[in-house]
Amino acid sequence: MSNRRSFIKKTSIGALGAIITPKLASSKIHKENSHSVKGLPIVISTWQHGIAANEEAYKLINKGFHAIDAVEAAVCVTEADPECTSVGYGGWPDRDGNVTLDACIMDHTGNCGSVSFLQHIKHPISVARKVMDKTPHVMLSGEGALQFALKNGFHKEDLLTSKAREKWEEWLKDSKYKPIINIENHDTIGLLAIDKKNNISGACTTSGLAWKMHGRVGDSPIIGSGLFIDNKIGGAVATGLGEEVVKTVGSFLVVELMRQGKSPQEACEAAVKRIVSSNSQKNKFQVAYIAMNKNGEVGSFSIEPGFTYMDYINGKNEEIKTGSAL
Ligand code: SD4
Repeated sequence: MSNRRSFIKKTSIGALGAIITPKLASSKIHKENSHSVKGLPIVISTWQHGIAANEEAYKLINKGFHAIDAVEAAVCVTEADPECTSVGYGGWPDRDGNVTLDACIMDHTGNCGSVSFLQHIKHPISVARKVMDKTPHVMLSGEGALQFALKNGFHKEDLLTSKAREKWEEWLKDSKYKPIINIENHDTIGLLAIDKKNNISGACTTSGLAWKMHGRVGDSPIIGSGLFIDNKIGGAVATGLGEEVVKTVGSFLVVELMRQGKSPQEACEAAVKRIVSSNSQKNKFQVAYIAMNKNGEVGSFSIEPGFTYMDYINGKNEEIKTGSAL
């Protein structure tokens, strides 16, 4: 599967559905004829690697699986893909050459689980799911998360592919920490799904910023920042510079804005503007949100142009280019 890097270079969209322009993407309502009941199921996810993940989620939901199982299985597809350089296996490492992973998952009852700074485990999302299902806690981190994973049947693996090692060695020559917008810091997969019972769940998993400091944790494993679900309202996930998402508790903010009556589109725009309005560095980084509500509406917005998300409709993925603040 192609990654963001190759996507940026692409001029054609190949087998995908049409890219929707920002204007058209301002707000989408799933029609009854495109989804089974009340527009269901619905699956959306961040970036182009969401194509395969959406297909997996949709397939499982159509077979009757719950959204929570579908979102976990879906992002496992991305985690296992060595070509995806910002999630799971094949992810670009920190500045010391370690692949360290962050992930979280949340279901329609408000249950959630999370792992941060986890090394050597290919599927952090499944460890996060186990934290949710088998412990009284929400988050496990670092060595403790690894021990928990190993005790629960996960195997230690070397996640640094030779390609990722080459990239890191190239970076080491200058060791300059200047992530390139839409390339080096933006390929988290966040995926939201509503199943046939009208229950929503979400998952978010990443290797985080390439060349980050050892031990750095982003927004992606933090419930409310990288992901938030409220089955009465809807859900949201974030991608981009995690520090800025954390400072505004971004995904929770999007859901709370929807609770106050905003559409998913309006809520994503307001959450992005919250970051941009008072940030002197705003043109130096990217943050994007995707969201859906329980009426079958979806929305998305980013700071910089160049963010797309995948919306699975009528048996195929549509790649939606979002509007942006700058
Ligand atoms: C992070 N939000 O760790 C993530 C970055 C991201 O692909 O989206 N990476 O800050």
